Amino acid sequence: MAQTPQLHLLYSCPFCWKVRGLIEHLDLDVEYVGVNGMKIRKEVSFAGDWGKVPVFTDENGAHHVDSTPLLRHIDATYNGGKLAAIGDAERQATWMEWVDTHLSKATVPILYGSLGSALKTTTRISKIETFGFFSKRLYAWAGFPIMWGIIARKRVKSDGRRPKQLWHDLLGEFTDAHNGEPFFGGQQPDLVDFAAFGYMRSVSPFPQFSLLSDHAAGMAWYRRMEGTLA
Ligand SMILES: N[C@@H](CCC(=O)N[C@@H](CS)C(=O)NCC(=O)O)C(=O)O
Repeated sequence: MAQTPQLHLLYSCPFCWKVRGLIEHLDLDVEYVGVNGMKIRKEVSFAGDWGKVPVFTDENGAHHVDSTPLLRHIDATYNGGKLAAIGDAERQATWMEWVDTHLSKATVPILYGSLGSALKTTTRISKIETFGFFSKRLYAWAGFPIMWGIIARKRVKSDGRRPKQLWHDLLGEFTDAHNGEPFFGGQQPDLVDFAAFGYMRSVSPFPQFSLLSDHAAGMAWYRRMEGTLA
């Protein structure tokens, strides 16, 4: 018997936001299931050894993973592959890789790149994610030194730019590639727009979003993307 599709996710996971944007754009009936960030592997073990979110379970109970293949799968299955068919396939593939390489790496520095922002981010995450009693406290204490001290500082140092500058450079490059059209896909968004939108939107629950929102062209595109959601 057909069931309502489900998306297992973390509310702060950029890869999950990519898929959510497309689901909202197509106005699909999907149930969102927040997992415990300290136990991701265990909570999605029903889908095999992938061990990460997002996991999409379709109406037949089949599991689909990995955000970019998932965008393609959802477009192909519920939208006749219309978004994948927009424009030049090679340009789309090149820029999908660019977005998945560069924008994905920019989210950690902006959220955790300084002591103050790491603290703001972990405090906010402990409020919006699903945690158990102990894991919430463990995350609040252990999460931020790990993210700031180990991961984010190294990335900011190796890039050399301040996290805000990095975002502004990337948003500039991305919106320049729209060639004067409202979206990367032209008059309508395509899969690359939804991937990029997901990375940017994953910063939106946090106060650091104000550092991105003063990029005029990037923000204008972001608002146009919001306008395409159901
Ligand atoms: N390439 C994957 C990456 C997914 C991913 O790394 N998700 C993180 C959450 S933001 C995760 O579940 N990590 C758990 C782990 O690696 O153990 C995608 O695009 O979906």
